[in-house]
Amino acid sequence: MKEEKRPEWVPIEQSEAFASTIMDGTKPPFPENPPIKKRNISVEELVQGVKCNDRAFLAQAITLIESNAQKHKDKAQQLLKLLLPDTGKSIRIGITGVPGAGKSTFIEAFGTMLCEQGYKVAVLAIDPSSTLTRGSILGDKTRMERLIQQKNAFVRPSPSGGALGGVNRRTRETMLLCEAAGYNVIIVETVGVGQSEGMVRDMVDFFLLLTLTGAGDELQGIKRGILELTDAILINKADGENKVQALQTASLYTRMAHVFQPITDGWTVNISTCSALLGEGITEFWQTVRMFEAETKSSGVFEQRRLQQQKKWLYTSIREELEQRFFSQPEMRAHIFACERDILQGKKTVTTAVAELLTYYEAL
Ligand SMILES: Nc1nc2c(ncn2[C@@H]2O[C@H](COP(=O)(O)OP(=O)(O)OP(=O)(O)O)[C@@H](O)[C@H]2O)c(=O)[nH]1
Ligand SMILES: [Mg+2]
Repeated sequence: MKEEKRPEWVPIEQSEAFASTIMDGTKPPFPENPPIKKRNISVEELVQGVKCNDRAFLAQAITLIESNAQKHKDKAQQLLKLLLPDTGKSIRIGITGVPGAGKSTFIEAFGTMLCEQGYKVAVLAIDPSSTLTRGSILGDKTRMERLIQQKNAFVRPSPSGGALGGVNRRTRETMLLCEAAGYNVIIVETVGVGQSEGMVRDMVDFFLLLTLTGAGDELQGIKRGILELTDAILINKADGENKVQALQTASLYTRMAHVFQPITDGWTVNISTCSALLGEGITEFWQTVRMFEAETKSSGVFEQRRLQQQKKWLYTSIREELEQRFFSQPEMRAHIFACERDILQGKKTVTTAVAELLTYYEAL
């Protein structure tokens, strides 16, 4: 296996940023739990706090990014701009799987193992169902108990509410903040329902599908589209009586693998089994990720993908922003409703209505 050229991870206490904050002999300006909510913190303070990986400042910065208030948005963007040079130095891993596949259990085992090896792990969740059920966040608190206790781990539940576009922006920007804080493995988790897998695929370097053996129909519960987004498929719960069947499923997928087009140039989808509960197959999975990183970095595919993701994100953002502005203009509402009525009454064509509406909008 080729060694990748990832910069050496330096414990935060030994980092230049941290040293510079304590040089004047006073006590560090970022104690464990500063009462920062009580006052209005400046962007500069936030920058320093995030760079020192002070969790209270990082959490405050994320809250700023999640806010919809315009003054918070402006401040958040200033912050991100200043932190941008410190971002990008991580491996970003997306994990998807149907409810109950074992994602939380897997992340607990995987994340804890990485922390014990000295990596700094941030876990971000995109859970389209959480706003409805509110169950999974509570569940994760108990399922990720060991991970949460690691000093090198940062676990952030899904931002609540809002359209997928908003969740997309907030997750991407939170990921950047975590990188600036020195987290070098970022895990983005999503439940395998809805459109969130494609969104996560577009923000990560490596995408894992965690799945189970199916009863009878091995492909049950797996949307074909997801298979085509993945760099690895792990069949979880390969323990006890289920182990033999899990191995059979893995070999079935391996035989099928040539049918779907690999998403990453030069990389063959890795298919294997694991037991998140027993911690088996976790080290092997990390080796796969490291091999992927080494190979795609040396071929240039890694960097190329990140650039493509940035570009796609730009165009997606433009579209979303335009749409948001168009529909949120109070003056437009009456015109839109009038057009809708005319179209339903057969008095106007859709194309004419769109042209008229855009003319109104541009004149505002
Ligand atoms: N036997 C066995 N059980 C497992 C394994 N991994 C997870 N489980 C169990 O499966 C159940 C669901 O696991 P979770 O980790 O909560 O699954 P999840 O994918 O996070 O589920 P959602 O958050 O609902 O999407 C729990 O009862 C786990 O204890 C495994 O490797 N083997
Ligand atoms: Mg879960």
